[in-house]
Amino acid sequence: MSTEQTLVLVKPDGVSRGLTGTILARIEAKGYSIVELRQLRATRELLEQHYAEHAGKPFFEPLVEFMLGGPIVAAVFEGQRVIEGFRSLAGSTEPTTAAPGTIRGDLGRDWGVSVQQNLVHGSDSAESAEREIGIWFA
Ligand code: DAT
Ligand code: MG
Repeated sequence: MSTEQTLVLVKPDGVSRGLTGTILARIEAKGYSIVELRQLRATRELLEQHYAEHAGKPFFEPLVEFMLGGPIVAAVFEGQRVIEGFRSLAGSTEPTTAAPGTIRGDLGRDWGVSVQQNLVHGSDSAESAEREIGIWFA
């Protein structure tokens, strides 16, 4: 298996809670390398591209609104099987039930809002990673 890259986002909840450094450090500590890193405010257009697979779902608009609500830290991480490895490190989508030891499981919880506040995004396949890196690091 060769080295691959994945897109990681620290979502607005992670940035506003001051967890950017903690989250990036956990990914680096697992042995993955940062190859791109920037903080930005997303545009609606960018988010509609990024979340195209979820267009039309009931949570799509609240998700986009949440992601527009504050700065996001976007990173490209590299390493052997980093796509699968970061998804494993992030934990499952819902922070309340994400396994302890994962980023979502250790640092996230239900804030009475929605599951969208789950701290991080990670690409789910090689195809997604290539597409998403192109969107965030055009
Ligand atoms: P993941 O981020 O674990 O890859 P996903 O791609 O299925 O999850 O969904 C993208 C984001 O959308 C997710 O991080 C949080 C939000 N989301 C997913 N399912 C949801 C739901 N049923 N209700 C509200 N938000 C949801
Ligand atoms: Mg996803």
